[in-house]
Amino acid sequence: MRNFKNILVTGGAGFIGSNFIHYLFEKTSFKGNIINVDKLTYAGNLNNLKNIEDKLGNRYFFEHIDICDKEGIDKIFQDHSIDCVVHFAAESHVDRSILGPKEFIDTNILGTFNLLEVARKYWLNDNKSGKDFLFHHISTDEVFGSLGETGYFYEDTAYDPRSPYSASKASSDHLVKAYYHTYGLPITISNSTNNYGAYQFPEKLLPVMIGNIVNEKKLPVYGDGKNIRDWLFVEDHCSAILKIIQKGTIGETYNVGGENEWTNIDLINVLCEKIAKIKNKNAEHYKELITFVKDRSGHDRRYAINCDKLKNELGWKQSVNFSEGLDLTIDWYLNNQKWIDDIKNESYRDWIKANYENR
Ligand code: NAD
Ligand code: TDX
Repeated sequence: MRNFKNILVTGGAGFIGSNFIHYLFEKTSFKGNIINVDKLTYAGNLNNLKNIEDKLGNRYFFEHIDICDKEGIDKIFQDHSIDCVVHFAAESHVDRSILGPKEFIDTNILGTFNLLEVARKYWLNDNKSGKDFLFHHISTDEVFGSLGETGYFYEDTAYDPRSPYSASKASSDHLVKAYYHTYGLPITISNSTNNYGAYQFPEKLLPVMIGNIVNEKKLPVYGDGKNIRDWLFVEDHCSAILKIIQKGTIGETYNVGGENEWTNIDLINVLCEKIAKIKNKNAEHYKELITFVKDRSGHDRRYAINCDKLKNELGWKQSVNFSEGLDLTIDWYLNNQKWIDDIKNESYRDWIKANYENR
């Protein structure tokens, strides 16, 4: 088993990255240091890590750097003797990639290329100790395209990305694989399904719907609401990543999924029912807020992943069933109004107004 001392987490101020930092420090026996490199885009939020900064200031370091900044990243590797990279940093929202793809190309493709270049140079020249070194790349099931009513994505399913977001992620996956095959850089990749849980930016389906239900605002459902996503509790994604960086085979890809498919409309109905129970209201009252709106362009119909490789080879499994996970998530949003208010500032509201109808 590989044990790393100085883990560079890119995008650690975002949703999954911050959950990963919490997970490593609070739920595992990890004894090393974490260096969080984040550009703090609209999606980066240091409030996600406040208690970590306070409690673990001697093992947690934040560096406000763009992954496209070669000198900046190079200095991080030198200063902190990085032995593992867990690369989350990305533009992550499909809707935004449709409205403006350039930042997706810059960060997801060029930023990943820059990180790979710096990592390769460091691994070749500076990491002479002979100790383990690993570049783990976080990717998505969306690179595989869209499924019909049956079938699953496997690790060797041909890539067929259809949005600027998924095309940029597919491109970064290919670059990571190329650095392994061409230069021998020790890499692993994980492709995960839709995550849900605490600290998710309120532009993604679950936090949008939870917020709008509680505030009795319209619930904007794209198209006919029958698109299917496979939902994975974010902490289960984090435990999968840890297993892969410790025990995954170098050069390999692992699918990570919830094995938990839902149509959007069924999921929104469940949210209405759960929140109605908490608020002592009639669920039908909330369900009347459901509003079918214009579909997302190129909206992928169904994602579903087979994650047997991760389960069988590395002994991973999901720890939380969906109903429990949703309860935990709803509770978290209901109890963290200040976190939400801090995000929903004037520029957030202006952006939503300019880009979405019915919000
Ligand atoms: P997020 O948008 O919540 O966070 C992204 C983070 O990256 C933010 O903190 C942002 O400030 C930072 N960042 C963006 N551009 C940067 C740059 N140029 N330099 C440094 N930092 C930068 O995203 P997320 O939902 O946490 O997703 C994290 C990763 O997981 C992404 O690579 C995404 O593609 C992948 N992923 C997400 C999901 C999901 O359901 N959210 C599912 C599968 C895979
Ligand atoms: O208001 C909404 N109404 C709606 O019907 C929103 C925000 C979404 N949707 C639909 C679109 C999708 O079918 O819900 C589904 C989920 O949408 P998102 O939360 O935007 O996620 P998705 O597009 O599936 O992508 C997510 O999972 C894979 C992440 O954002 C990606 O980063 C990840 O790679």
